[in-house]
Amino acid sequence: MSTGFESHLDDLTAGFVPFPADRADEYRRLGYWMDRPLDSILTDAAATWPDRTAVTDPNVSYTFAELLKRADGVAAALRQRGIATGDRLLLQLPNTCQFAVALFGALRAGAVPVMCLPGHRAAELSHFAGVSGAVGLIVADTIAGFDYRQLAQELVDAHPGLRHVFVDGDPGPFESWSALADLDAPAAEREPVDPNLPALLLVSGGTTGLPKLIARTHNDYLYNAVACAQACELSGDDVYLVALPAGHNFPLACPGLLGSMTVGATTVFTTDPSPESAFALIDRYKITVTGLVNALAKVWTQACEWEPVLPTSLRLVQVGGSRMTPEEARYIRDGLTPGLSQIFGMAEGMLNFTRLGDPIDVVVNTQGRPMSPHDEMRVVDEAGAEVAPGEEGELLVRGPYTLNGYYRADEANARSFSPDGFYRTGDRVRIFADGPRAGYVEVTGRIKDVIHRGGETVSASDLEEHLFAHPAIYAAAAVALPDEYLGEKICAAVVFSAAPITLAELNQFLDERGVSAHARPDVLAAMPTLPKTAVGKVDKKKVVAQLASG
Ligand code: OOB
Repeated sequence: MSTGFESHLDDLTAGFVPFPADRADEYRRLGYWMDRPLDSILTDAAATWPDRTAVTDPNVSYTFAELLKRADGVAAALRQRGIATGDRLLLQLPNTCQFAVALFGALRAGAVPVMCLPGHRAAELSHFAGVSGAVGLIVADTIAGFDYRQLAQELVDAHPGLRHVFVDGDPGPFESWSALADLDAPAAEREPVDPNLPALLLVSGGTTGLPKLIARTHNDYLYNAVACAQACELSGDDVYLVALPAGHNFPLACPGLLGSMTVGATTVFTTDPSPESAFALIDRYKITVTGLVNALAKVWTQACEWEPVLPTSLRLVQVGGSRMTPEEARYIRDGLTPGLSQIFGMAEGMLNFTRLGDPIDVVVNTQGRPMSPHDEMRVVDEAGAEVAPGEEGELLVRGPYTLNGYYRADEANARSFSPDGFYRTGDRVRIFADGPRAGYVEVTGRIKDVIHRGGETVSASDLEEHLFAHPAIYAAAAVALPDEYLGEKICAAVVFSAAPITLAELNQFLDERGVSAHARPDVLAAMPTLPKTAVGKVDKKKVVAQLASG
């Protein structure tokens, strides 16, 4: 029967793996899932705190009521242009209030935003467009000299289904975003949302191959935002700074923009996370909470030694995204804020973090414990058998906000999930079995991040931990380089913080630390910085590419 609305839900659900009914019922019964659309975060906030500031950037601020009005204007305009319920829209905007307007505009129209990051380029965007079957793209004109309109043109040429391009700024041959965002239109009517269907698509953070798409449902993502805000003890008095790319799960909903909105807190956007700029913003808006990747947290901590304005209003700084040594954690906690929280999360769902009030030993030596009492974790050996409590192995997870399959990726799904629906994270962890750290997770590396040198298998992260211990080394990545005789040889790519050392000196140091001969670097490559992914993690593929290109 026709509902009178144009709907592409059949197309949306092709290749989507829903939660199994028994677990869905359980999450509903527990009250985690509220059967409400994700954009109820905004409608609720606008009803409860209409005049509070929802979002701010250097150009503009919107109250919750204004943000809702703008989102509804955008939603009406999108529907006028034929964008139907369930249609995917690629969203690739920098950290400004327009990001929030576009996200909620798309959701209010019943469309499904695909959360691209500004650092993604043609290879990634084309992959997202192809897999998602997106009908539109929302981008900025240029950022730091890169012209997104050219990228848009390439995409439109390659993907005939991509019919709408909206540009924030000078639109060139495309449609102007601001004409949409400034439209004063009443809320567009739309079909009631099925909260078990995808609300948005996140992109995976994996550093091998192209990112995969992760459909997060209304139910699971709303729970993610609400529960994370609760666990971080967020209140309407908090002010959250989006310092990482806003489309990444971490600043988007952990607790990020969406979690902040659930409690009526203000979100401040910045495109410049450098300490000079960020510290000034933190001071100006009295920012209390933010989330950072390790490299950025280290830069901020260093800057505390010389910046005139210090970020003293911060009460909670979440740091995660890649492995942090206890020394680094202690350095950040001592130098930046005692409110350090380590967070081990993934776009696929499951979040672990240390809580405010946890003992220092736990904050420094672990990556936290699960957000939800119903997160299920299993640690297994290579044969898939559960290891003894406290032992290392691969982490498998399942729970109320963890995916059940990548979007339109049958092959990857066959590998990435256990028969009973656990997601194989590829992360090597140990879950402490007793003592004050009991129940907390330590991430010890990636299962596949190993170097096959001769007949030996060397863990890259184990070697990196030793490299970090050298006082002259600021950042390090252990990578494999091809070798005629060994198959692979070990390269230590390092950024020196002091006078460079030689390979012989490094190996002497590693020898003294008890690193076996076959696990020591064959090559030492000094680099000015280590190349990063779109969210700011060390990108080992690019490290190898840079080394290969000389
Ligand atoms: C976050 O999400 P993604 O999807 O960009 O990356 C997930 C992967 C994890 O599987 C793990 O390999 C790594 O990043 N990771 C960590 C970590 N946090 C993430 N490895 C070691 N220690 C940590 N603390 O990176 C993400 C999503 C939400 C919140 C925070 C981070």
